[in-house]
Amino acid sequence: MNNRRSFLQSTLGLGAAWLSASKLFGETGQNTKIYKRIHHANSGPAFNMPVVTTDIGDMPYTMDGKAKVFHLTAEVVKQKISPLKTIDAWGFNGNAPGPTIQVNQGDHVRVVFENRLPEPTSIHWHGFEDTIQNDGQPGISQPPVKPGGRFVYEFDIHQSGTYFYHSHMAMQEMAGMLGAFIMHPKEPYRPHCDKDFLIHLQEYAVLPNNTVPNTMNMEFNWLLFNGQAGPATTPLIVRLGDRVRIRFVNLGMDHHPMHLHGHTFYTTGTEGGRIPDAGWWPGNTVLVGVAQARDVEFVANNPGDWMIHCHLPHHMMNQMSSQAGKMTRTAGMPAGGDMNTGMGMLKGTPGAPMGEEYGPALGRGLGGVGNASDEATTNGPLSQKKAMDAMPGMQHDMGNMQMGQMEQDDIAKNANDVPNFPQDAYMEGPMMAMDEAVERPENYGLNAGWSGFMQGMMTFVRVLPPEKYDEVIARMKQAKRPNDPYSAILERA
Ligand SMILES: [Cu+2]
Repeated sequence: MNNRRSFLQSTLGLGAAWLSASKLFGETGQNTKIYKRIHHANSGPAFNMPVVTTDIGDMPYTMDGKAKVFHLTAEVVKQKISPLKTIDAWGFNGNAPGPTIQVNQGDHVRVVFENRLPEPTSIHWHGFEDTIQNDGQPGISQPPVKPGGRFVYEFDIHQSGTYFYHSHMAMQEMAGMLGAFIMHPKEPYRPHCDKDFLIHLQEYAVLPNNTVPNTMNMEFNWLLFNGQAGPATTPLIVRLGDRVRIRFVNLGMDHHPMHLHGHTFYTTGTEGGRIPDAGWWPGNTVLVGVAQARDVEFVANNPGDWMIHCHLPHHMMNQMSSQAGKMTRTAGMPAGGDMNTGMGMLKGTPGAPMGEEYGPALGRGLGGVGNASDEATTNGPLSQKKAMDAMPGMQHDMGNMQMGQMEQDDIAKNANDVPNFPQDAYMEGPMMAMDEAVERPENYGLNAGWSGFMQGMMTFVRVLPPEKYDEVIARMKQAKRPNDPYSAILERA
């Protein structure tokens, strides 16, 4: 940065870009207002805030001379993606996705890769402008790394931005073999951000009562942020007034329109690095296509527990499977079941779920409340006792499941006669609340029963006024979690 620019920045507290943009937009009040909003003055010296990857954290490194050395191990991991579900994924260093690697522009980086999988693999460094020897295309740029084998990748980092690493075997990638690689710029971006988060957008197809993702299935029923399905996702904690960056990374099969409540953000980066200021575009939803990264920034100037979620309706659900059978429920008709019977689709007499004998089985329902006939249908409203009886697994595994606020009174008298009843009220409502099962300091002070209304690719950006922010941060510190993904923020708080 030249002296003149530094001088202007320290004098005006707004940055040189302000001047050029004023020229660009003209000096009208409206444009000035917009420009102020997107460039919210973080006027002091700029710095790179370490990226927080909630629920995953960072990969540690050691120094060997001038080289930053990372050890990346591919292995099978048991991963609890929700209090209801543990799966057998393939990931890195005990997690799927793998831990985030953070380096600085100008670093010399060595990654010692080890394959503890039962089949060959290799690691592709997505977006790197590096030599072909480091590209990780098995059988093309390098021999596949056999089980028990090793391969050393070595990079001089000259780029900056949000990059990835992943297996270049497609099915392995869908089993969880992906991670983020952050290159911090030598000269920090202006204005700098007070909080910088990364969210992997990920999906698995796992049959009910099964633990192994079907990597060839096209119908995904578990939609995850950083390896967790809502409400098990950890909220992003920010202080009122913070400038916040969120980096969305999509290494899956679907595109995800990511939507933030209560704020307008600007898209400031892609998988190709930083976008020049003049190219930033505003929105509250950004489409993150497959193999893309989208960095968005906003000033958290609106206090509240704001949802951030994929806006595809099926990506806001857990454990869905195809609807089978007619939709409107008939009193007394046996149908559905619990998750252990494949939501009623895997067993029954006759077995075929399309038969007239069966009512609807949406697959994601866990029962409801207030039925007249009291049949254990998947989506049909049940008495609370019947519903709980139909879910013995839930009762035993989920001692912390709560009954929500929804009462039988919430159902209209004629509900059973209404086509398409029931919809969300009984599937995402009272029976699903599990505040206690997903309790963590970041959830402190949320509205009781909140967890019954959050599934799939959902979490909160909690924009907390100073007092409340300090209280939540204090609780997070007190938890003393090993390898806390939030450690970079907690150390500075
Ligand atoms: Cu989505």
